[in-house]
Amino acid sequence: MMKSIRLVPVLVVVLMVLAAVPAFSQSNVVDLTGESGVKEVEVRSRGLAFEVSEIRVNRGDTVRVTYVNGGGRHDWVIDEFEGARTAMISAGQSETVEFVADRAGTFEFYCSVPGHRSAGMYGSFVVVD
Ligand SMILES: [Cu+2]
Repeated sequence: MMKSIRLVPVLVVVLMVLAAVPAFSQSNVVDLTGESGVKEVEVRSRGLAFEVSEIRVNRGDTVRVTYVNGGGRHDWVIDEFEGARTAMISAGQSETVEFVADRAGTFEFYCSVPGHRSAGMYGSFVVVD
């Protein structure tokens, strides 16, 4: 009886932490619109998720993305921009790509391994006009 009473506060804390973790990881926005020069961003993956949820740049920016693979075999791709595609790399590897964000809008970056995008391995790439 004593044990179960003492366990309740611990369970509450554990549940609060578990609830907070996804909220943080889903709101990881990298806003580069206020910076000058080449827009550099590092995107890491962990499991079937990218740790960056949104990247924001200005139209015409040269964007340099370094994808760091935290586990598994993945790539980092945006269909709409030429050069916005890394090779398929393994855990612990990284690759940098550079491209020009030559059109405005909201696009999606994702991993092109079958099933990974639908499992949540994607984010937004926003080009502000
Ligand atoms: Cu993947």
